[in-house]
Amino acid sequence: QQIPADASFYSTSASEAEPPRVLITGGLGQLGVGLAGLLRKRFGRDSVILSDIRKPPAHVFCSGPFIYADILDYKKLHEIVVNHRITWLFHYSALLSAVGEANVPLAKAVNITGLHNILEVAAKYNVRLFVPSTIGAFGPTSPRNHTPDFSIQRPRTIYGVSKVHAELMGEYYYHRYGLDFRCLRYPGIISADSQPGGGTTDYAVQIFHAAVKNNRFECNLKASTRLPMMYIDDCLRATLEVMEAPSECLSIRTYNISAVSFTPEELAQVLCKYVPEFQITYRVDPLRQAIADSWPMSLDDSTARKDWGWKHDFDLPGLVRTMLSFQGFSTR
Ligand code: AKB
Repeated sequence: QQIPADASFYSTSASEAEPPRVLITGGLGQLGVGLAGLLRKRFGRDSVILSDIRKPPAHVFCSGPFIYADILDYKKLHEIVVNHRITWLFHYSALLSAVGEANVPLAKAVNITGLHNILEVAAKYNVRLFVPSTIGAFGPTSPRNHTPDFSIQRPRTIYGVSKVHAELMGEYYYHRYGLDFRCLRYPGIISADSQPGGGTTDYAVQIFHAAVKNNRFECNLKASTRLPMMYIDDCLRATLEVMEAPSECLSIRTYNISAVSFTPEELAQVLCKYVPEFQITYRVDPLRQAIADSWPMSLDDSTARKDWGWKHDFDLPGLVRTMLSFQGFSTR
């Protein structure tokens, strides 16, 4: 049985007629600026507030509202949601897999305490909440091929543990308090004009910059390490689509989404078609390799495809061409 959220306190709950008023936390990471751009095109420039605990570059300031917001400051979070009449929240603040292992106390604070603050505020003010999860929410005892939405989840990183916690807490708040919680398990995301920060899949972004700049790349994962990946445009579109999907279409609240799966060797082979002089060498980082070896090689995302029509646009050659052309490299 669902216990309704305290919507009476906050009269401007999300209405179908009005565009949402959006807050993005952790907005200066790999995905926030791109997501803000997509949402601003759809809902208007001033409907989307980007936030972080860093000073943004000038172009981010100029492209729409930006505020300083620390998710560990619980009272301030209330203030922001109330003062800006927020109705949708995208919670992107998190330490990723490799940096999380380097600073476990900080990862616990940001990924777990921060999430608790966000859940409380979202439930109290009837805010629709998106929290990204990850392939890192699976672990060495999960099936590694076509990993289903529901399977064993015993990750061995603090990042993975915190994301399983986020999935479960979000779903608990959904059932217990009626919080409109929506969650996607992202694969490694490949983006041209933003850098990932401290993940295991980062090599798949860095390789493009290195290929164009120096024709060579030293990879910190083994040649045969297969991981699920996705181009950023697909990831952001999926995020908007699951947030816009009517509630009754969502048979679950945490979905796998997938696009492509490849190894560093396979990616290098496709890159060589366009940059024939490109050379890849390997110097394995044992921490990242152990993490990658515990993650799925591919995900089963059939529930997302069935429930809300998820479909990726970018295959591996399309992704490589797009990444290269972003860096001024002709792929004709
Ligand atoms: C990481 O490598 O930590 C992230 C992820 C797959 O969640 N990119």
